Amino acid sequence: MSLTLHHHPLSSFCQKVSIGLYELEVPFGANLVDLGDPAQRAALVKLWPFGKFPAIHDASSGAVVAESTTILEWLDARAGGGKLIPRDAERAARVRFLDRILDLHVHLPMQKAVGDKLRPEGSKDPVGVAQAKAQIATSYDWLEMQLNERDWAAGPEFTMADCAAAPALQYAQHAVAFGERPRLSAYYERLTKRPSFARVLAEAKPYWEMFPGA
Ligand SMILES: N[C@@H](CCC(=O)N[C@@H](CS)C(=O)NCC(=O)O)C(=O)O
Repeated sequence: MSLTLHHHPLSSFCQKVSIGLYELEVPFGANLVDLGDPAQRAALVKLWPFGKFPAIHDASSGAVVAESTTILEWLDARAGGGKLIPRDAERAARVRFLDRILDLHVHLPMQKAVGDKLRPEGSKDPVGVAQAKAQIATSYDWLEMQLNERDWAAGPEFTMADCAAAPALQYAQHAVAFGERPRLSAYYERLTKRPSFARVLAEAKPYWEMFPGA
């Protein structure tokens, strides 16, 4: 097995990649990184100087691939292409567009809300958290319109955009409830029934008590 995913099952960006790996049925080994352990953090930094996961190491070529979207693009191409990112250029652009919206306008503000819970008293950022939650609500409204007459985020097929959506929405709903957005709620329900995401949720469950809330 040449691929090793350096990750943590509770990490949302790692979940995004795990979903893609399961969708593509790519065999891989997993190295669970405890960032609270200085030696494990140092080993990750050695591999990827930014010290963030997910990162994939390919022992057959020595390549280290990081950044969840790039990893999914790389994995899809390696698996023959056309599954997580459609071959058709216009549809591929739509998938990449949704992936960007979900990462930048749902996932990152969600991280801001969750990250604030981990800050010590006296260094919290309530204004920043309120802005992040407003950004998530705007994204939900936009997604509610986009999800009209489509099963998945970017169209009729499950793609990289759905890999991005599932963990981002899973955590974001703890910061901002889906509320009266029936298409978004139904879409999230569909995601939880997708075997790749259901497996990722099950893998995260033993660690859930580490989630600080949002
Ligand atoms: N843009 C990166 C974000 C990765 C990221 O933020 N990973 C988080 C976990 S979800 C992390 O490594 N946090 C640990 C840290 O920043 O020290 C991607 O898409 O992979």
